[in-house]
Amino acid sequence: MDRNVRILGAPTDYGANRRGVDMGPSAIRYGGLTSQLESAGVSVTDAGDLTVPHHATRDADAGAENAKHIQEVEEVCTALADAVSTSISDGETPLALGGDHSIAIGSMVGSARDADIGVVWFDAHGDFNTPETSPSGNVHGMPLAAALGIGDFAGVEWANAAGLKEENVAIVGLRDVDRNEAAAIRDTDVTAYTMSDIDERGITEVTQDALDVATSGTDGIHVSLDLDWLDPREAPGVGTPVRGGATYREAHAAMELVAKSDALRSLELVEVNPILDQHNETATLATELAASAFGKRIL
Ligand code: Z70
Ligand code: MN
Ligand code: MN
Ligand code: MN
Repeated sequence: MDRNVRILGAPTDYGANRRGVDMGPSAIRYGGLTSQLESAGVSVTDAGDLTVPHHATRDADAGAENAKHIQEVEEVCTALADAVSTSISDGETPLALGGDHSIAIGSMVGSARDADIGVVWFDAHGDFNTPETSPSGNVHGMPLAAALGIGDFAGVEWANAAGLKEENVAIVGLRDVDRNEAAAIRDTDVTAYTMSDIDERGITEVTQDALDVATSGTDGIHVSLDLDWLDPREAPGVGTPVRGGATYREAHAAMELVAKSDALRSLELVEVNPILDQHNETATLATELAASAFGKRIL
């Protein structure tokens, strides 16, 4: 195996209502990210963190009421898109560290710049709101819709810059979806698997189906791992914990299938909130799951 991974920190919480996820990249690094990845047999470069404007320098009420801090989110996503795309051209697989889930717009735009990509989205939430449907105005609840060109984001131009096809997007692990958001997901050709699907069919079959959706006719896939996909017993350090999530073993099994697909073009770990974590266990778990996604083997 001769994969090179480039770590790209995106220490932002402009898309979220809970302060603390901006410390995610630091916590994930302290959780042993580099050594975990090396134990998966990949070489690692850490490109450090993107520059994120400090809250003290920005109006607390900036942005539209229904798309809070949209300008800051756009700044960070534009920088991340460039960093992700450059990493891929340099032959290194980007691993983006959030930060809240709004950064995924940047990851997807960057990953799709010179390719047709599919996406597998592991999350308790749909992240399919638009400024029109969002109950919170937090952009971290909207990145999938944004990247698919759905919704009006106050004129921000990245909408649909990813050129993603709905047919190549799969969401895995849903259990907390807003009413209008659910209708929006049903209205698209995105494939969505709930926790009930995992209960009925098992994690292996569901993840394999999701990977088939994302790899079908594409050049590679972006995998977006929101740590709140896992049950809060395994991952307490997230902004929006929701009971009934994936177990430790299900999460590793899913990431091992990602590795097996041999289609991983970019990966991201988001929504780790060190303030709410217990002894950095959520960040540490994130590093382990990344290692599994990059092919860490036991024997
Ligand atoms: C809710 C909203 C959310 C986390 C996404 C929650 C959004 N659907 N929370 N990811 N951690 O406000 O749109
Ligand atoms: Mn999310
Ligand atoms: Mn493209
Ligand atoms: Mn979530």
